[in-house]
Amino acid sequence: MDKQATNRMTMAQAVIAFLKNQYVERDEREQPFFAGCFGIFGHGNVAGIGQALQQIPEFRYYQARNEQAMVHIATAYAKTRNRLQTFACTSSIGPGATNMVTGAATATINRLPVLLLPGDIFARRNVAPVLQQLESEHIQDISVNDCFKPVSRYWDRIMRPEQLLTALPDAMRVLISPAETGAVTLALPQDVQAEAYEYPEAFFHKRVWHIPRNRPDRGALEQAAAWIRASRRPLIIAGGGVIYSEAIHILKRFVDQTGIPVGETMAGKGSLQYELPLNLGAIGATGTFAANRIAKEADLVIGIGTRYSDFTTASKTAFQHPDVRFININVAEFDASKHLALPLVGDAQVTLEELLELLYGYRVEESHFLQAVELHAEWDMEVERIYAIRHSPLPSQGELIGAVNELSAADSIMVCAAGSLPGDLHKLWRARNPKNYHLEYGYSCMGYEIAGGLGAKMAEPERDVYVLVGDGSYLMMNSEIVTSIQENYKLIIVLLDNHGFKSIGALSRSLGQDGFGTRYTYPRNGVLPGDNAGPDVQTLPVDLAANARSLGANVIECKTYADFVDALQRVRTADRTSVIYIQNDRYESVANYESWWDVAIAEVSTMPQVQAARTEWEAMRAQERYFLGE
Ligand SMILES: Cc1ncc(C[n+]2csc(CCOP(=O)(O)OP(=O)(O)O)c2C)c(N)n1
Ligand SMILES: [Mg+2]
Repeated sequence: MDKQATNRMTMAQAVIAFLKNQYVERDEREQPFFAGCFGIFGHGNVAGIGQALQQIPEFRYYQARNEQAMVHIATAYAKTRNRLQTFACTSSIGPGATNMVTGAATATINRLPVLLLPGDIFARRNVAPVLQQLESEHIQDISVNDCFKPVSRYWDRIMRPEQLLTALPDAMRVLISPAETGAVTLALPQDVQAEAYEYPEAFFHKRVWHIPRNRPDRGALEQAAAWIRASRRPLIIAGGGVIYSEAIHILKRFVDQTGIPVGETMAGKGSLQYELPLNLGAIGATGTFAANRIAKEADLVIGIGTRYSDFTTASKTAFQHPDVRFININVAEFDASKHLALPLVGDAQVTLEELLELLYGYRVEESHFLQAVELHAEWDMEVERIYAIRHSPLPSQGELIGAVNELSAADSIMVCAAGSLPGDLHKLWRARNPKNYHLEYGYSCMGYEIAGGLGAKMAEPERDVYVLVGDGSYLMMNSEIVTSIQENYKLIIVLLDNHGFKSIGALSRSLGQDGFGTRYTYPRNGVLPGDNAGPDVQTLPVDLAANARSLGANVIECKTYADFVDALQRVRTADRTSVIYIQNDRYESVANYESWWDVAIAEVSTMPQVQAARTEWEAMRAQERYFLGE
């Protein structure tokens, strides 16, 4: 060993001292990679990471109320910061740790970086079983933290303090990698956290990680240009990668120059400003008729930064041109190769720049361009119509979305994740900036909304953050209202109460199942009533407005659309997190626009409606395609 200078520190102190000095740089802009550490202490981390955070206050510690929520906060923060910054999250062992598993999956599926530091059982074993230890009679190196393995992009258990010297740099490599990123889990046995070691001082020097803008293979790029020139009806699908790569300006230039229309995924909405005539809006199962019609006949699909979820491809029914082929621009080879595409493995911004140079003088056929522009205008009239519905006695969700859109500042951020809202928002939200539409729809995790709103607000404190949340999601996780008040980050939470699951209720009815199990009502004769149960169904005596008030929020209760508009105006000057509460109609839904989502229906059933739905499903199922390239 060389004689380098060392610092005698606990493993936990070394973790925090290291994290504090990690920076990233992209396009010559440098910033710390970690904004601090969220945590909930228990015996598995209080004396280790807890002590280290206390001793190193420059690495800011934040309390959360729920471990899943704190991972969502970190995830939303990273999403808002285009993956260039995130939080570490520390938990105790056992339930504190496993509460983070859902958060980890949410981050990994959405390709967003979070560093998870769950406490783990004693490495020295002699006191086992410790409180909350999952015992195994035949494997000694297993704990609940093994549950993180499938939902993490990198996983290690730090059994000796010096393991940090390789584990932490590896963790960083994955976290900052645009292609690899997701949840990184380092499980920290509680005894090892407190153990001292002579760490080399150099380990704690400031380290700046360069985020590359990788360029695709030149031959593939030339081939892509040739394919585009040969195409008659090309379509771009803009995914989250466009926004994370900050490729929005070059995308606009690409579209202006080539005339190729664009459909946007859930993560990609906002890539182009809503009003641009070649922006066809949402694509896929929750898409507009504009995007879906062009997609159906597209002979070339250029996917940029998209993972092609079933919502985007309408369960592989969206593209019906017999010879359709794909060019995929993606940092991840995995995504670039989907649909046997011509893969352009690279950063969206520089790849679009290079591709555009090769397309000098090219423009789509005028008829294709004109059709897209016309569809864009027609679609906007449909949005206008839905915004103007004044449904009574309870307002429709569409008109409430319209009011939020129109009464929020152009630079605000709207956050949502699950329920019927995402589909409606995907179609109806007029995105005015690339952060205006923040949907967690990779995992569509109920409970993300308020926690995610807090993460977005922490990332962009100067902007108004609107959280749109249904009563089901609100009930699942409203705890971070308290954190937002504690840390003085004001959220505007719009709570849409329809006494249950409007989304899964509608899905259930479409499957012939009458909304079974999707209403918040008392059971009758031991059965929860469905949608055909008649008028004497008793709703539950739940007061969500009072619940929000009890958590410290400023609450405005609304009954009508007019009340709602008034509340949206008043709330902007409120001094703390505010909840606008309103009930909306369970049955007044935004239509499906020429698209489909495959939800498998019972092949045999005693219920005739289910049999009928199955027959319809079989017809649509037949339209699903394999894309096998040229
Ligand atoms: C954690 C989690 N559990 C279950 C689901 C499945 N799910 C999707 S939407 C939904 C209902 C959401 O209810 P609510 O928030 O009231 O929204 P609404 O459907 O009424 O608009 C459920 C249960 C999910 N997405 N996430
Ligand atoms: Mg609901």
